[in-house]
Amino acid sequence: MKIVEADVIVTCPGRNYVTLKLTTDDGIVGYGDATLNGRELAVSAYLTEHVVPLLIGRDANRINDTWQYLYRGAYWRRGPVTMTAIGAVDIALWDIQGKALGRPVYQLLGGAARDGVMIYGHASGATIDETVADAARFLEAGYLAVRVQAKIPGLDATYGIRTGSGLTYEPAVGDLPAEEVWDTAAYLDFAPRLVAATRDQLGFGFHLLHDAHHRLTPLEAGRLGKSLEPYRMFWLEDATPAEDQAAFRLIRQHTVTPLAVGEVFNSIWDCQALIGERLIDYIRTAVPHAGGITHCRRIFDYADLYGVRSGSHGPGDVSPIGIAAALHLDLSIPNFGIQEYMDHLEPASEVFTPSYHYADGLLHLTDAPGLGVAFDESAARRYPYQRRYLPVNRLRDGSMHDW
Ligand code: KDG
Ligand code: MG
Repeated sequence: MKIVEADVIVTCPGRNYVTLKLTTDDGIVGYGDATLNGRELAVSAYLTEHVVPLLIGRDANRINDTWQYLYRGAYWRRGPVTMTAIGAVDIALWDIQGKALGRPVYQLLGGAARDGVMIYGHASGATIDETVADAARFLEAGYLAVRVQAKIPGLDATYGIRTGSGLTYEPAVGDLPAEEVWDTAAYLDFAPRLVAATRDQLGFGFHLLHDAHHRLTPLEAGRLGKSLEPYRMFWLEDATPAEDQAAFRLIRQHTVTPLAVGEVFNSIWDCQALIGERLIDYIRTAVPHAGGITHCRRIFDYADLYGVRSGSHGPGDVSPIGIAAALHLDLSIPNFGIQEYMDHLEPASEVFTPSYHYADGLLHLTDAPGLGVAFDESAARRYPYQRRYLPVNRLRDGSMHDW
C-alpha cells in the first residue's frame, strides 16, 4: 500500500485549519490535522516543501518507521512546527490503516478501555454570577466536568471568555495581535473568589477546572493552588510558563491542588522530568502538536508508570480530525483522565463531518473505519486562509508578559 499523493489544504471556516490528505495506490484517503494556531502557514510549508516529497512512494503500512524517518531524518528535532507536521502524517497514516482494515483506530490500539471519553465544558462570563450560570448550563446538559474562567475586574480583556453564543472560545481574531493588559495581583485576588462561588452555588458533584494560562511565578502558583484546596479542583492548568520544568518542584512544595500542563509541549522530552519526578497529575499534550497518535501514546504510557493521567488539549483550534485522533487514544489507554473539547464554529461543519457524538458528559466514537471524520475539499475551498494572531499581553507598565 504505497502513498501516491499528498496534499495540504488550508481553510478558514470560522478559524484556520490545516489538513494533510494522503492517498494510497489502492485509493484509500487518510487525513491528518496540521493546524498550529497563528502559525498555520509554517506547518503547511514544512509539509509541502520538505515532507511531501519524502512521502510519495512510501509504504503507508509503516507508521512507526515513517515517524522515526521524519523525526530522526530531519536532524533538527522537535519544535512545534516540525512535530505538528510529523503529527499530521502520523494521524493520516492511522486513518489509512483503519480504513484499509475496516476498523476504527481505537480498535487497532487495543480496543476500548472505557465506554466513552469524559470531556469538560468551558464556562465563562463577564462576572462571577454570569460564569456560574454558564457552568450550570453545562451541568444541565449532563457535563461531568466544567472549566471556569471569568473577566477579571479592572482588566479590559481576560483569557478564556467566550464572546459568541456558541460553545467556542476563539481568541485569534484580527490580522494583527490584540494587545491585552495583565495584572497578576488582580487575578490572584479574583480567581479564588470565582472558584469559591462556583462551589458554593453549584456544589461538589462535578469536576471543576481552571486555566491560569502560564502567567504566574512558581510561588504565586503555589499560593493560588493552596487557596483553591478547599474547593477540590480537578486541576489547575498551566500555572507557570511551561518550558521551566523545575518550577513545578516549587509549586508542588506548596500545594496539593492537582496540576496539569502540556498544551505547548511537542515531545516526550518536554515532560520527562515533570512526569518522572511526579511533579504533575495530568499531561495535556495535544495529539496533533506532539507527534500524533504514535508519539502521544508513548507519552501517556510513560506517564502511566508514574500515576500521571492524560488530559489532551482540545480547543477549537484543534480540528475535528485532531480531536478524533485524541479520542481514539483516550478510549484505548489505561490512564485516561479527561479530554478538553469545544464545539467548532458553525462553518466548520460544512468542511468536517465527524462521527463522534456527545451524550451524558462523554464523547462517543462509533465503529466507523479509521478516524471516522469526513473532509469536504470543495467546502474547504469556499473558506480561504485568513491571517490571524493570538493576542499578546503587557503588564500595566507596558512590558511584555506571557499571554
Ligand atoms: O491556540 C492557543 C489556545 O489553544 C489556548 O489558548 C487554549 O489554553 C487553551 C486551552 O486550555 O484550551
Ligand atoms: Mg490551556
